[in-house]
Amino acid sequence: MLALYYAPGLASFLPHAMLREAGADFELRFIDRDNDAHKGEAYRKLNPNGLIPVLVDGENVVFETAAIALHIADKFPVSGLAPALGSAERSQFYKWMVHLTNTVQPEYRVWFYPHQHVVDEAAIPSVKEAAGQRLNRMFDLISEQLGDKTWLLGDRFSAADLFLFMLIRWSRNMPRPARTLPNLGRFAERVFARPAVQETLKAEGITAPFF
Ligand SMILES: N[C@@H](CCC(=O)N[C@@H](CS)C(=O)NCC(=O)O)C(=O)O
Repeated sequence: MLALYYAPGLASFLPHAMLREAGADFELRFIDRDNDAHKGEAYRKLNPNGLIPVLVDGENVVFETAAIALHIADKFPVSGLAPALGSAERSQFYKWMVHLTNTVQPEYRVWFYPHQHVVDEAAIPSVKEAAGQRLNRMFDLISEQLGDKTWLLGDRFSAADLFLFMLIRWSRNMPRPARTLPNLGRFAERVFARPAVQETLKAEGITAPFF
């Protein structure tokens, strides 16, 4: 039995969309973030960091978005969410998954939770602005690398594209949304059009603007 602990639009979006892409049988468990359910004792037994998401796969409890995503890709190989083990494409897939989780995703924590990155609250606007600038630069570089390719791996769709879509989405209310880079905007439209992504957005109750 698979259960995904989620809150609408948060990092749980990636594993959620993957489970739908894979046609998996799973249960969605809502975390009432507004009431700090993710900081409570019950949730911390699953993820001591008190962060969303968590995947429960039978007795196996997994936290960290990218680890959950890789586990889902491995568990449902016919979904094709990750290229074949040992292939050059697989290494490119790892490169993107690690870059997105290790470089881009943490920068959003500075933007969305700036108070956790300062000692003096007066520094918050400056810390936030610097994070916004770094994110702009990261998206510029991703845009250059995507070029006119359909997906990050070229013609082949993978979980890394769902990851990038989620990160593009998170910038939608920032001063320079990532979608304003024309190829990233077109890329987001392509991911958005996928039936599994539509189902994910609907199941999470997410409404426009989507990205
Ligand atoms: N590295 C962690 C980060 C997860 C994370 O930052 N989750 C956010 C939502 S996108 C969260 O739980 N925020 C609530 C909080 O920090 O209190 C992962 O990828 O699972």
